[in-house]
Amino acid sequence: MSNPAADATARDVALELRAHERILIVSHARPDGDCLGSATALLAALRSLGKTVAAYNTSPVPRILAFLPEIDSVSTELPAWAPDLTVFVDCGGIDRVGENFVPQGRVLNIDHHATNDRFGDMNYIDVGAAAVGDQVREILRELGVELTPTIATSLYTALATDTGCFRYANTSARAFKLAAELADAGAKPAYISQQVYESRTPGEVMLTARCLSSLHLESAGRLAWAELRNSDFAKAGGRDNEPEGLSSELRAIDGVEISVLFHELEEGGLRGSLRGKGNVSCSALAEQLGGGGHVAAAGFALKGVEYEPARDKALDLLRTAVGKLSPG
Ligand SMILES: [Mn+2]
Repeated sequence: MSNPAADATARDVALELRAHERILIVSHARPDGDCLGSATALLAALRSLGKTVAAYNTSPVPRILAFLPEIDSVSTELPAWAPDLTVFVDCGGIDRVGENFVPQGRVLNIDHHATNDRFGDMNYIDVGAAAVGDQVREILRELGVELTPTIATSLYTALATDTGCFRYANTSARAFKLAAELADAGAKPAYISQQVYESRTPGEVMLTARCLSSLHLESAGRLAWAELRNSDFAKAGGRDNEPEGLSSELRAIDGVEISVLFHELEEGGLRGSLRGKGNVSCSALAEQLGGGGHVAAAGFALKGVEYEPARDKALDLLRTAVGKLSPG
């Protein structure tokens, strides 16, 4: 690292991008709207400057993000050429791209996670940015690249998805100002919302129904849990039908402090998705079960074991944690 002590600015990043010709943009596995919106916007901007540029993600593009402009340029294959600059977007750590990914050339790290470990040769970290899309907008300003409707659509998608459609704590005046600017530049908020949030398949709705009909409320309504067994996936057309954010639906119940959605695994055992409102640490609980994550969202897997005993072991841990809270 050339200067690990100081974080770079959008202007530094613009100079770095201008100094390179073959640029690879990478983003995290199981990609979301922010990482793919930011990647496609940056890709379009760099192409307009005449750069050779490609975007790589180890996971396929989620169906609900397939409408993004330039999304066909995001590949699960690395380009044939060797990049002289690898740009990470929305990655708190270098391992978020995928276990076996090794960057080539200089490493530029553009991110807004407080936990970012500054793995780049240059690190542009802005925890105040609601989305990396906001940081990309600042970079384009420094590059002198105009906001086209294509770029605005990608950046609006980044911003809208990372703020939960302008509902989460990161929804600030700054976020609304950016949204207005992007709408002025040609992003269509209603169209984008419809693509991302109102284009569910029948299979997704059926799986949601199965999940919610297995809902249990315990501990005076402060613990919610539900499960998707192998038979549920079979009846709803497969595992790919699990909609984005299903585990968060359980937390959204009034009075619930912590929720868990169990997914039975084909190979035996389960994967658990924990969601909380901040009074119980999901990551601390997940760690006790061999997993990890954040305070509000974490996960764990208990593989190759019998499903029900594994589920009950996890539930016992959650019941104890919720029981320690002061009476709600
Ligand atoms: Mn993000």
